[in-house]
Amino acid sequence: MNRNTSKILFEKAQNIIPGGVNSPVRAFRAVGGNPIFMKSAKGAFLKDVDGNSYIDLIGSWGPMILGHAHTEIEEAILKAVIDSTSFGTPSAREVEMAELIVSMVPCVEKVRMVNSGTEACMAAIRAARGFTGRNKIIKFEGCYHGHGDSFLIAAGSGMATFGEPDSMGVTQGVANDTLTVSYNNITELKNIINLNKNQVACIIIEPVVGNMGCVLPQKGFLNELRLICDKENIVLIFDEVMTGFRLSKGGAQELFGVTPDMCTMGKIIGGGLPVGAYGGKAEIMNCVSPLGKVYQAGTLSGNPVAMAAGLAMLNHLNTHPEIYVNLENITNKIATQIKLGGQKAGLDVQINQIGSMYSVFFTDKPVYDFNSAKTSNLTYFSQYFNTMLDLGVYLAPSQFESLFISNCVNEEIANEIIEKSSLAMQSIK
Ligand code: KE4
Repeated sequence: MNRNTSKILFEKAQNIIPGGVNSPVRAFRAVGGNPIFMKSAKGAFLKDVDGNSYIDLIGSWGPMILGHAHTEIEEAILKAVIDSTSFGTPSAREVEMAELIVSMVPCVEKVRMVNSGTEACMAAIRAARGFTGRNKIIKFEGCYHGHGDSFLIAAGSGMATFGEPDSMGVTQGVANDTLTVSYNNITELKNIINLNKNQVACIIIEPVVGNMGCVLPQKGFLNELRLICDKENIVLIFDEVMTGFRLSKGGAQELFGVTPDMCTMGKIIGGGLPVGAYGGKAEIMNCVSPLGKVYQAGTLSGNPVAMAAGLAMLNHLNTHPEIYVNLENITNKIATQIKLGGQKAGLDVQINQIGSMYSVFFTDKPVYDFNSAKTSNLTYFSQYFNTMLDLGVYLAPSQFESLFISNCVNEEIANEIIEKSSLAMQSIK
């Protein structure tokens, strides 16, 4: 494939944008080579600046569940934009969006719109701290909740020790209030809560993880979390930025039947435009300014054009629940056949899949937390990624990301993904 224009653009970009990208994972550092600059997309396909076409298995990291350039979303945006792009005042669409979220998402009694998943997660833990009067938060190793300081924390060296900053610029002071435990490990969680009795404001978790690659909660794990939070008066926050409106119209909390006290949302909620949201029990959300004393604000929060796109997206999903059944079936077929292709190639392959999310791990061990995810052979993953790219299938350029199937992936496209995956597996050495 000729990718010269991408190469030229990347060389220019690196002189004026850190790493040449506006978000690190796009830089292809985990898989080698130069990132590909996209020019357009339609349905299940991306087209790069050199005219090459790719089946898209990222969907803009989650938002494009209906595929690219969906007519209803595009028409909603075009209609909204002629009435100006922003007012900085309340607007009717914000009320409509809040009503729709409250009707779709089990835990949400009140909701506040923001502009990204990061903002939503930062605000949610601040509200939990304000509501409980406690300082510490608990997160799980390998889960990602955006680039807020409190989340860029590695697990402390010992169970009782504080977290350690996982990024330059994050202070030990911030790290001292973030405790990190292993995903799917209730014992570790109970121990760290007992060592920090009555100090933990909230537990924040990806109810299905996308940021270790796709990792599922083990049977009963989320239910245990709920019971522990009830007993300890800890706010349970589901970070559904990725799983919200993805795994069902009510997200993971609806699919698993476990209702958190709060949840954060993003990606799909904006129909591809920059939107995040956080919401939950009214008694917690009533702490948020201007009603309460937890301050949070945003110039473009509830932006009318973004709300129009998000409303078109959510209304379509809300009125077409069959989409989730179709996505589960076709993604399960893809995942099952990809695993078979790996086995035929003589490789140890684990596939984690739920709904339209899945990940391929090159390991003989089941992947149920970050340590087991890290047993995947990253050299094999990189070879797999680059061969698939050359075959015209665009995967997330990192082992520790989930892939997403859109509603535009039909049987023919699914078979093409399976066939090309088998070829890519055969080429691994
Ligand atoms: P944003 O600030 O990127 O909108 O959302 C942060 C966030 C919060 N919570 C979860 C579960 C998330 O997955 C994310 C963002 N996801 C990454 C992909 N793993 C976005 C891609 C990127 O960083 O470029």
